[in-house]
Amino acid sequence: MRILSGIQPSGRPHVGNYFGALRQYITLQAGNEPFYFIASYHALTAVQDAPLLREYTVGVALDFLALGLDPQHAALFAQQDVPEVTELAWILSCVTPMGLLERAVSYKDKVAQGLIPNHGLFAYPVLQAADILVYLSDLVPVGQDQKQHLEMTRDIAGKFNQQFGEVFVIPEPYILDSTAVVPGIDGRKMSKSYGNEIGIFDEGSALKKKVMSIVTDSAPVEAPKDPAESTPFLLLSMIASEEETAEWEARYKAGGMGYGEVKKRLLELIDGYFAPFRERRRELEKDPAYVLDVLREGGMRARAVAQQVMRRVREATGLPTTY
Ligand code: AQP
Repeated sequence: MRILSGIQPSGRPHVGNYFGALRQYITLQAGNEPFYFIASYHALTAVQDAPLLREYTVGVALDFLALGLDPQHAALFAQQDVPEVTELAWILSCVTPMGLLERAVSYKDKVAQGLIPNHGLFAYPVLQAADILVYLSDLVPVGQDQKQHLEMTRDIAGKFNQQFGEVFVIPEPYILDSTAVVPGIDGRKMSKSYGNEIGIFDEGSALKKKVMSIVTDSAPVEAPKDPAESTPFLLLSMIASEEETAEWEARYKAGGMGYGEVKKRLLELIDGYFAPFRERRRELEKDPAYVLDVLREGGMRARAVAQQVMRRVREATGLPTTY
C-alpha cells in the first residue's frame, strides 16, 4: 500500500505532531511503500524568511531520521523537489468549489486566533490534495485535526474523476481514535503557530519550564479534579503505561493531589521517552551531507512517480505538453 504524509517545516516538531502523526508514520513503514515529505510550500504561508525556512526543512529531515524513518525503504523528500504538485494544485483548484474551502475549520480557527491569512493559507487544502493525489496514495496517516482536510481531498479527487475519468485513487485517512487532538501548554491544540508546544527534542531547563507552565484550573489540592479536562493528564496518558494512567485518573478523582505533582511525573516521562531520539539526532547532526543525500534521493524517487501521474492528468484534462 502506498502511504503518504507530510509535516510543515514551520518550526520544530512537537509532541502533538509525534503522537498525532509522526509515530504512525514510523510504524506504518514496514510492509508498505511510504512517501513522507517536508511540506515546505505549505510552511511558506507562514514562514517568509529564506534562511529560517531552509534551516527548518533540514531540521525536520533530521527529526524524521532520528525518530526512526528508514530512508532505504521510505522516500523522504522536500515538497519543492516535486514541483509537479503546484501544477496539479492549479488543475485541482479548477474543480474545487469555493464553498468547500470556505468551510475549512482549520482556516477559520487560524483566522479566529488572529493570524492574518494569505491566499496560500486559504488554498492549503487544494495543495494538500495535490500532495496526496499526485502519488496515487492509498493511505494517509494524519492527526485528528486533519480529518476534514482529508475529506476535502477525497471530494476533490471524486470531482476530478467524475469530470475527466478515473485518474486518481481515492485515499483513505489513517487516524487513530486513541489519539485525540493533543493539547498544548495553554490547553488549545498544540500548534507551532500558537507558540504553545512542547518540542520532541526539548530537554533540560527549557523542557522543564514548558511542562511546569502548563495551564491548569485553580482547584485546591484537596478538591477532586476531572482528568478528562486536564492538559497534564491528557499528555501523561499518551506516554505512561495503562496501569499508571489508571492510577493518576483515580488520584485526580479522589482529590488530595496537586497539579505540580502530576506535572513533575509528566516531565520525567517526556524526558525519558524522547531521550533515545535526542541522542540519535545528535549523532545525525554530525553528518549534514548525509541528510541532504537522503532528501535528494527521496526527491528523485517521488518526482519520478509524480511525473508519470501528471502525464496522465494532462492528457485527461486536454492539456498535453506540445513540445
Ligand atoms: N495538536 C495536535 N494533535 C494531534 N495531531 C497533530 N498534528 C499537528 N498538531 C497536532 C498532526 O501532525 C501532522 C503534521 O502537522 P503539520 O505540521 O503539517 O501541520 P499542523 O497540523 O498545522 O501542525 P501545527 O503544529 O499546528 O503547525 P502550524 O502551526 O505551522 O500550522 C499532521 O498530520 C497533523 O494532523
